[in-house]
Amino acid sequence: MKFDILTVFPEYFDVLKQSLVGKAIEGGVFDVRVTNIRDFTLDKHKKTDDAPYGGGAGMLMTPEPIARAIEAVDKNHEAWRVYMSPRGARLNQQRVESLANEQRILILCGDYEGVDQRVLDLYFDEELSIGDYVLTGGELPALVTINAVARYIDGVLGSNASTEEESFANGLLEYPQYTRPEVFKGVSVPRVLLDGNHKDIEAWRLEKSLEITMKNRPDLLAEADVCEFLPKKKKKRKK
Ligand code: 21W
Repeated sequence: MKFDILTVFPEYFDVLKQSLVGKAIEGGVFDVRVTNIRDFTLDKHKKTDDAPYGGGAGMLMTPEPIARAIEAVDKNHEAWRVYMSPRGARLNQQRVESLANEQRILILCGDYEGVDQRVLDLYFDEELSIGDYVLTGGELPALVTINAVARYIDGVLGSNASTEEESFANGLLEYPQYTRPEVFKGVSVPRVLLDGNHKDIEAWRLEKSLEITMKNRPDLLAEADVCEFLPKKKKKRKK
């Protein structure tokens, strides 16, 4: 999997040298190339922004340096091209999964008040937002997107972490988890988890998941397939 990032703030991406994503990059399973749009300006002031036609506050990124940067890193449009934007479709796990199936992804990070619309119309495949709150630019959203996609790449997570996720494809929030010590500051680990009865543990976890989902994300319950939560029928034994 190969990412190209176009930005006027490349330092944001230094953080990729750390963490599990950084390990994957070292391991060669994952490659992120950061391109400074400013390197593709032609004037001596290296100007990347200008005032909007029609008036209004703030500045926009001008199209020429962005276009030259795109032509330099992805001339034949081999990458899936994403513009991070507060008006984009909201990133969710389903979109992350489909991005993980791409060979190459190019991400443009907008800054200031955004980019000239013609850049989007001429060069980009989709616009993505990471949620309904306002940031100063697309760099953190790009890092969020890379991090979420990286979890799907072999060698980023431990071997059982990804299979664990499948058991949580039931659309509910996660149940509470405990590790040693058995008693911490006078608070014990729930009895059921210590007794080793797997049926009871499964039922307890489902109950807690439902409780937490009801409290924090009732919208997810409305979407969830309730049949999934009913006690499972025993499989008929073969004679
Ligand atoms: C914030 C850019 C606000 C532009 C008329 C039209 C990328 C982001 C961003 C930013 C504006 C994402 C205007 C969640 C985010 C991002 C910077 C508004 C004014 N007036 N996901 N446009 N939140 N944000 N421009 O902020 O670039 S993905």
